[in-house]
This record gives sequence, structure tokens and C-alpha cells, in this order.
Amino acid sequence: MVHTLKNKLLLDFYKSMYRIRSVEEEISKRYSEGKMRCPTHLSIGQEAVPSAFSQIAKKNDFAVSSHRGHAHYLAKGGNLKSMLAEIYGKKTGCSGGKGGSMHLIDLAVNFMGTSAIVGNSIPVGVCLGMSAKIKNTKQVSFIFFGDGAIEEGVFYESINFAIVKKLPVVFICENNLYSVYSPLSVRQPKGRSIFKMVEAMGSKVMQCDGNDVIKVYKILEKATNETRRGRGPYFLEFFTYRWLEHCGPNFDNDIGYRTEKEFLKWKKKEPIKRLVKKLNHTSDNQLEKIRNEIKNEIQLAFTFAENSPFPNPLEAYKGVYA
Ligand SMILES: Cc1ncc(C[n+]2csc(CCOP(=O)(O)OP(=O)(O)O)c2C)c(N)n1
Ligand SMILES: [Mg+2]
Repeated sequence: MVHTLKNKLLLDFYKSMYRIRSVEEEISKRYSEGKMRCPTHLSIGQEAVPSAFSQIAKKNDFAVSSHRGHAHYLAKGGNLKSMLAEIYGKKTGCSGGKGGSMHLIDLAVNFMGTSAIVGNSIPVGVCLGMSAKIKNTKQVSFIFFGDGAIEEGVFYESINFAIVKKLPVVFICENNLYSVYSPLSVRQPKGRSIFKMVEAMGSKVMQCDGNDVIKVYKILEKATNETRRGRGPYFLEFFTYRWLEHCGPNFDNDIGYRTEKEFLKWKKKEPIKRLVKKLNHTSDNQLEKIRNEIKNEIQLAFTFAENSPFPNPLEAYKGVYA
């Protein structure tokens, strides 16, 4: 694909994708130590969408996400140390160590939360868009969810409301073809396309290869600009693929719900290597320096998480009930 984006922007995509990948790989590597006690849904292979997003969302824009939300939290500018401390259940975690991997929040950058209940954060994101519209703040609300979430009734209520009220909301569906072990073919009628179905509901829609960070960026930029100008919501569908098991640090292609052939086909569409081929004027040494800085930052963040104290059990319900 011919692109006209500046090399500096491409390099920022690289940094973001490599950072997200490396954090997830390090979690995967350390998970069996048994110190991270919460269920953990990794998104290795799906880095292009959050990395494109990281270059588009403004700090005061809102974002919410789902159970697979580490990358979205980081892409919105969420604090890495606080995220890892949260996954380790520590007091210094972004939810005080009470939430774990699926309950991430960083109000300093308007990352307004993730939820373990599929579809649960969609109406929250819509109402954040409504608040921005009422107050005329020009903020956009971004909602990340998977293909499984469009099978929840709340998705239809929420997007319908956003369309009718012309809310500044960008719905971002990362379609990785599976909901746990169930492929789309056993969940949706043959031939149904999600974005076309949503278009028929009256939303503006776009879709593309979700492993091509440049294509994702261009679509996301157009949708965000139009939405910010008050033209109502957009629904974006990005096709991608998770490499590891649904929940946990391992590969699970051996259990038979998907084929090795399919996995290898998607591995060829690996987002980071595809971008590197398009990086001009950047030497291997420059890239290595970037990688080393990121690796160093991640090691320090893990050390912070491991060395942080656990929350006081007597404060378990503090802030939960009035
Ligand atoms: C309301 C609800 N139903 C079922 C589940 C169990 N569950 C957890 S993740 C998941 C799959 C969701 O798939 P998708 O939205 O495509 O996200 P992905 O895991 O593929 O990123 C399901 C069914 C849940 N957590 N909440
Ligand atoms: Mg899915």
C-alpha cells in the first residue's frame, strides 16, 4: 500500500507496538511464577489497532475497554507501573490492587475503565460521549470491544442511542474471529458481515485489515475527525487474530478449536514486521536502541510491581459501599 505518513509517525507506531508486545510477552513469561493471581487475557498479535489509536486520541478524550484491555490502557497513556502493580494485586495498582487485569482505570488520562462482563463497558462509553456532547467539550469517547460483544443486547441499545443522539463516540470492534473457543461461523448466520449489519442500523461504518497499522490509522483518523466535528458516531471493524489462548499465557492450538494452518496464515500478517518493511531512513541500530529502552522501562516496572505492598485486607470494601 502506498502511504504518505511521515517516518516519525511510523517510528511512533513501531515504539507503541513493540512496547505493547513486550509487556504482554513479559507477562506471559512470568505468569507461571504464580505471583499474578488474576485471569489475564493477552493480545499478542493484535497490536496494530491500539498503536494507531495511541497516535490519534487526545489526552482528554475518553476510552473504555474490555477483558482484553492492557494494550488499550497503555495506548491511551495509562501508567505502565500502575497497570503491572494491579495485575500483581498490589496497593500501588491503578485500581488499588482490587481489580486485577480486567479492571484497569487511569483517570489522569481519561481511561475510564475495563470490565470482565462482555459488552458491559459499551453503554459506559456511550454515556461518556453524551456528557461530552451536553457540555460541548469536543471530546470523543472510544469504545474497544471484541466480535463477541456484538452478540450482547446492550450493544444494540447503546449504538442505537448513540446514532439517534448523534453522540461523539467511535465504536472499535477488534474482530479476532473467536469468542473464547467459538468461531463466528457457529455464532452468526452464514455470510453476515458485522459492519454491514451495523451500517443497516444507521451508523457510519468502515473496516480494514486490523494488522496493518497504517490502514488502521487512516480509518481511525477520518472517523475521529468527523465524530469530533459533531457528525455522530462511527463503527469500525478491524480484522485481527490473537496468538495465545483466550485466557492465560500459553499457545493452545493443540486443543483443536482452530487450525495450525489458520494460525500460520495470520502469523504471516504479523503487524510489527510488516511495519518495519515500510520504515525508511531508520537504521537497525536506531531500532535496537528503541527496543533496549523499552525493555529497560518494562523491567523497572515489573520490579516496582513486585516490590510494592499488598493492600490492607481490612480495606477490602473501602470505597465500595458508602
Ligand atoms: C456477559 C458475559 N458473557 C460471557 C462471558 C464469558 N466470556 C468472557 S470473554 C468472552 C469472549 C468474548 O469474545 P470477544 O468479545 O470476541 O473478545 P476476545 O476475547 O476475542 O478479545 C466470553 C464469552 C462474560 N465474561 N460476560
Ligand atoms: Mg473475539
